Amino acid sequence: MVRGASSVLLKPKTTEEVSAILSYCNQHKLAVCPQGGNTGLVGGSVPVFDEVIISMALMNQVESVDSWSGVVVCQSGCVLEALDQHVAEHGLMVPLDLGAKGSCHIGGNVSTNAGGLRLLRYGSLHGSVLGVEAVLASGEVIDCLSTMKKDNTGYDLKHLFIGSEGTLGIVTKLAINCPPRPTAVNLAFLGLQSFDDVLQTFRDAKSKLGEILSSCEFIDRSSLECVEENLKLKSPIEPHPYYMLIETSGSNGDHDEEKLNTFLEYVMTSGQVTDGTVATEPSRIQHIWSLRERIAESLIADGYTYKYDISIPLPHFYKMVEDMREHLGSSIIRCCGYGHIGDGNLHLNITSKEYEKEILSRIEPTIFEWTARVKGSISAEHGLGFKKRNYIHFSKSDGAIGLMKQMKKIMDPNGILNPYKVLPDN
Ligand code: 2HG
Ligand code: ZN
Repeated sequence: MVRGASSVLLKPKTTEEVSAILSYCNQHKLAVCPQGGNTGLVGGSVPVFDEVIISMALMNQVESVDSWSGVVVCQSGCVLEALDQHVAEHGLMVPLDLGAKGSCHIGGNVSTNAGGLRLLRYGSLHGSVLGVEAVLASGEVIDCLSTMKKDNTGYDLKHLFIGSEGTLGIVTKLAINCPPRPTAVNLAFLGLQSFDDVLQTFRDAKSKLGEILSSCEFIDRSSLECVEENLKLKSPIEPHPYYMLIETSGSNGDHDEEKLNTFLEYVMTSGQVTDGTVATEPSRIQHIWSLRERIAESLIADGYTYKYDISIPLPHFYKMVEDMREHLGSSIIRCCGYGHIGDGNLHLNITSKEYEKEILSRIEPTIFEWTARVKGSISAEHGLGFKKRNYIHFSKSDGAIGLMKQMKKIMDPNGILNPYKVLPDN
């Protein structure tokens, strides 16, 4: 759906090279498209016309790891998984994990404020990123690369570069607060009969698992069928209308197991959960995670996917999938819902054999109106990029959008940074 026509791709190795490129492009009014691992889902990292692509792939050096504070300083082109392996040598973990970890860049994660599978436990990147170095459109390098957990001096400018998708500056370096790597991890895969049971089980997981709860994910039957049919992955339990993945992470295996068993006994005795399995060995944990992480990939095999990433208050969470399914009837192959239920983040995906304008017009703007009615967000974690920018009004006030446009003018007066992204046409 998104495809550019660029003839130039530059791969800087240093901040100074990024600065020289931007300074030149700004003088000549040449548009640029910053690109990380190119795994985004809203077209933010893809040029629209013939923008100069600035790939951060060669800026992949880790500068330092402070094992006292847990702070890592690195260039923005580090691949998330490689960075995580690097900090693992110091007993730390990157507080972000997502299916695209093998190719996405940490700079892209920060620029899009990616959420992922453990936001529930570690919070958003607005909290974990302590410092950012970024290059403005003019080529000026802005050093906000604090490594302190507390730095209350003036406006916290780093936040402007977190989630602004390369429209205000190009992120070149980062300081990230990494928590200790857990030594005991358990993953439960549960089958449930109703969505009310899912909500109740989430509430019980929070209260009974407390500080060891590290992830709470949701999959509906249609999503699981998709990974089973299209990728031939095997579910560890019999078919159920709803599934949950509940992960615990801590430092004491016996303590965590005891807590998890008490929780599981409770939800099974009460009948909220009708089947389940627990994995403790890394290979089984990985297999179960792949059932969740690879849903997005499995949908591709259906043909065309209409993708939505929505924040919804929990009582309305699954109603949206049911309403859309009914609304679209037999014109589609699949309408499925999965996602980060612990964060109220639904991934609603609809597939058809081929792209059909008629189907799209039945989904949009209905889905955004529905979301705005329950005061949700039309983009929970994927950003606006190219595909969602003109729907920003459903989630932000005119005043807020006006201020965003003024900020863009101040920081990129010639509009060379990632044009046609994030901000709406009107
Ligand atoms: C996930 O959580 C990703 O798997 C992708 O955010 C979601 O493709 C999607 O809809
Ligand atoms: Zn997600």
